[in-house]
Amino acid sequence: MAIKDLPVEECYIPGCAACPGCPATMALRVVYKALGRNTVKIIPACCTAVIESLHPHTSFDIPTMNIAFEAAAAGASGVEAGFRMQGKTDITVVAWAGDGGTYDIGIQALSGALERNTNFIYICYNNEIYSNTGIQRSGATPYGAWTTTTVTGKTEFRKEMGEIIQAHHIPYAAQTCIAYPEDLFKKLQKAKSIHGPKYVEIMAPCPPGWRFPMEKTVEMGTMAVETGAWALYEVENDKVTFNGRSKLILEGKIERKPIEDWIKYQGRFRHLFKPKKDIKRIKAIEDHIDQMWERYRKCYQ
Ligand SMILES: Cc1ncc(C[n+]2csc(CCOP(=O)(O)OP(=O)(O)O)c2C)c(N)n1
Ligand code: SF4
Repeated sequence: MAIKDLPVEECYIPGCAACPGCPATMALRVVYKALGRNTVKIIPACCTAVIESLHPHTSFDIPTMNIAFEAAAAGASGVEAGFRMQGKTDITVVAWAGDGGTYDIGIQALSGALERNTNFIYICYNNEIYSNTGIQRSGATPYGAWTTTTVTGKTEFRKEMGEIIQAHHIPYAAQTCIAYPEDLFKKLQKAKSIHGPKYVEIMAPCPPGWRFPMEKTVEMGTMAVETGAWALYEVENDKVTFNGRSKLILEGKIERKPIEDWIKYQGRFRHLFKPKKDIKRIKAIEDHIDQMWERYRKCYQ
């Protein structure tokens, strides 16, 4: 499927309050096209709660419920149960949260909803920071990255959320990226067609948070995948399939690009290059990605 073949109908309408070049808005457009109008969205505190605009205005043309930061999956569970009791089984219930709301504060509610087999789709747009409150580090922030709470660079590596999700053995989980809208569209449509809990995580490079020019959002997403810092894959009933470039990397058909090709264009890593190159920390980032791909190779073939 090509981008021009995506449905023309927009549930993401003019009037949003996002920064120019926002990856969340790019993803939301495609998500709405894939899921259609018969969808209800539960959104906790995050940039999207601002992007949707101020009451009584809205830039979302589908029912949306805003909820507390930690409660996206719990709220979605309640909404799904309510519809089920009313016999309304054709409505897609979606929780949509940032990485802070997913990796950190919302992980308990998420784990509970997955364990209870809630029939919903949980989508995490991962911009690797708490961006709405001014760029604090999250459990998804990579090692070495500047944030306002890691001013000399984060000293811990990011959590492997994909592995945490897989430990729940749910019917469907996937990783995708805003730079690959067809991949995102297909994965969301597949998630919609499956009964039970589904988890989809979208890599979402954020211009103000990562410190790159707003017109480079898609390029930053492409480079994340080309360097192997992010992988495109899906897991259906514990069977893992890699997609696109990530499949070619795993099969040894193409090489991962050096991580420097990606991080040198992001201001959040500038201190690793100036005043002089921090070879040790750049190598630590590269090693971490190597280890991730080693695990992919061992577990997923
Ligand atoms: C219990 C609680 N703690 C803190 C906040 C403040 N807060 C609102 S949004 C947010 C950051 C959200 O980060 P993330 O989930 O990564 O989404 P993003 O802002 O990056 O879109 C924080 C800390 C809150 N609303 N509730
Ligand atoms: S801070 Fe980042 S995620 Fe938030 S609205 Fe701006 S570009 Fe989008």
